[in-house]
Amino acid sequence: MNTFVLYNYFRSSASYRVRIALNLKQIKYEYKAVHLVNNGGEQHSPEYTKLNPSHDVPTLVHNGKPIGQSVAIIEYLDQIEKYKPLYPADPYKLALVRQTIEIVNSGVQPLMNLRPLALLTKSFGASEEQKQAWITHWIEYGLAALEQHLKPHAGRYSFGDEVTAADCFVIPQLFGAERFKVPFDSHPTLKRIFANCMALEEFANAHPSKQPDTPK
Ligand SMILES: N[C@@H](CCC(=O)N[C@@H](CS)C(=O)NCC(=O)O)C(=O)O
Repeated sequence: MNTFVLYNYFRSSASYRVRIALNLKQIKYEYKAVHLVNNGGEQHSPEYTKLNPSHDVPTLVHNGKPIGQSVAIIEYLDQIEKYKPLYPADPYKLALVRQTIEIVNSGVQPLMNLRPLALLTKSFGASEEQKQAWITHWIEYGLAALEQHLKPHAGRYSFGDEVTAADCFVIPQLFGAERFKVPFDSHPTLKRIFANCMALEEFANAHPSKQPDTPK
């Protein structure tokens, strides 16, 4: 039997990326919630860290085999399920999709993650206002980079009129901008991509507001 179990958290943008990819691939999965705050953070529990040494979500377990890191998981899904390819075959287009992914995955999201924010308070005494200023700075930096990068290539979605892996990363980053109250109205390409992706049920159903662990 082919089983997929996704350890994730409703509000986690990295989890949201993988939920979108699973939906696009029409892969059914078991949802296992890992609460990032309760009980000191369930991502640190001994059972969970056996699956994921980075103490973070998501982790996908396919037929008993765990994979961490959303980039690795989405590439894996694209290789094992050929329905709706998420990466272009053309090497240059592929590089541009990966460039988009890295702007989000290594350029912005790590700086607004729970653990650096907690350290800003614990080790450097940052106030809530200072942390918000930090988050706003890095999100705005990422939004500007994404707008400029995607503008010449975008159609309905980040690259033309077909959904790619880039959209699996851009949309959760835009959700993060909304969550932290950083507007992206001045970025017309990003606004268009967001509206068109959110009109697709694969994106809408993966949204943090609709998950089994979303607070009622
Ligand atoms: N590069 C990782 C990032 C994973 C990540 O940062 N996950 C966050 C939630 S979005 C997390 O689990 N944070 C837990 C913590 O900071 O303690 C990926 O793409 O999977």
